[in-house]
Amino acid sequence: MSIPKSEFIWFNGNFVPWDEAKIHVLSHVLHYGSSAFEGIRAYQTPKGPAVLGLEPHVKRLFRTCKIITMPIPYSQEEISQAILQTVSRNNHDSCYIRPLVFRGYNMLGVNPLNCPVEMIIATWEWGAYLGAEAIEKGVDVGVSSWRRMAPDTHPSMAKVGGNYVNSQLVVMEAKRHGYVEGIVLDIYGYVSEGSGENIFIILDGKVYTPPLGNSILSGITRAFAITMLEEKGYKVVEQQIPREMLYIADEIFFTGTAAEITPVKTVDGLTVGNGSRGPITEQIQSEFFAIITGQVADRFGWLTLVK
Ligand code: PPE
Repeated sequence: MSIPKSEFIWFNGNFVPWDEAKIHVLSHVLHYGSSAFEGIRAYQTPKGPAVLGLEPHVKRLFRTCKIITMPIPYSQEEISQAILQTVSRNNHDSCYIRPLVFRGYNMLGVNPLNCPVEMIIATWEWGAYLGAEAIEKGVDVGVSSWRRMAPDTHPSMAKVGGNYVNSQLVVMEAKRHGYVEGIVLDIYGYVSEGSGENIFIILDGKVYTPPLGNSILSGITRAFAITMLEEKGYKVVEQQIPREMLYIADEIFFTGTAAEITPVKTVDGLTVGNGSRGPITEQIQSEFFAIITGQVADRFGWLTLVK
C-alpha cells in the first residue's frame, strides 16, 4: 500500500503540492543517511484535531540535529506552528506527521557541512501500524539476530535516518520468520527495543523497561506510558533486562507513535502470560486512547489543538 496523498507538503517554509515536493538525486541525504526526523500523530477529539506530544517531539528533533550537527534554520516555535498549519491545511481529522530535516544538494563526499540543511513536514492518514487486530489481540514477535548499535557508534538517542538501516534489517528478518516485529538486543545481549517501538515487560506486578543506556530511542510514548503507570501506582523499573525475562513475562507491550500501545502475544513462539492482552496493558492502553481522543481530560497536557 502506498502512502495516501494529502494536498500539501511544507517544504523549506512554503506549502507545495504533494507531487511537487522533490529533491535532486545527488542530495547528500540520499547517499549518507544524513537526516533527522520525527513521527508524530494528531488525533480526532471533540474539539477538533489535536497533536499529541507536539512540544517533546519538536524538542527531540532539535536535539537530534544538535547531536549530528545539522542546525535547523527555524526556531522550535516556528516548527511547532508549521506542524499545526500543515495538519490544518491538509484538513485532517487525524493523521501521522513526518517532519524531516536533511542535508540537501551541493557537494558529495561524506562531510555534510557544505550541503544545505533543508526541511519538510508531511502529513497523511495512517491507521494501526502493526495491523488492525494488533491493539486488541497483540502481535507475534521474535528476538532479532541483529543487535542494536553499540554505544559510541550510532547515536541511538538521535532519530537519524542512517540509524534506520539497523531497524530495517530487524523488521525484514522478523517478517521473513513470520513475525510482525522484532525485538533487538543491545551489544551486551540486554533487551533494547523493537525496530520502531520501545518495550515494557511486566513480571510479578512490576513494570520493567530498558534505560537509555541500552541503545534505545528516548521514546515519547514510552514517557507517556511511564507517567500513566506511575499515576496508577505501578512501580516502573528502568533496568537492564535479560533476554529470558521476555519468556517468563506476565505481559509485554510496545510503545511508539506509530505503534501506539500494542500488546505482545508471543516471543520466539513462546506465549506471553496467558496469550491475550494482560490487565495492566489493557488499563494503560484504554487510558491512553481515552486521553488522546479527548474522551477524558488531558490532565498531563499532552494535546495541542490544531485550530
Ligand atoms: N524506538 C525506535 C527505534 C523508534 O523508531 C520509535 C518510533 C520508538 C522507539 C518510539 O518512539 P516514540 O514514537 O517517540 O514513542 N518510531 C517512529 C517511526 C516508525 C516508522 O516506521 O517510521 C514512529 O513510531 O513514529
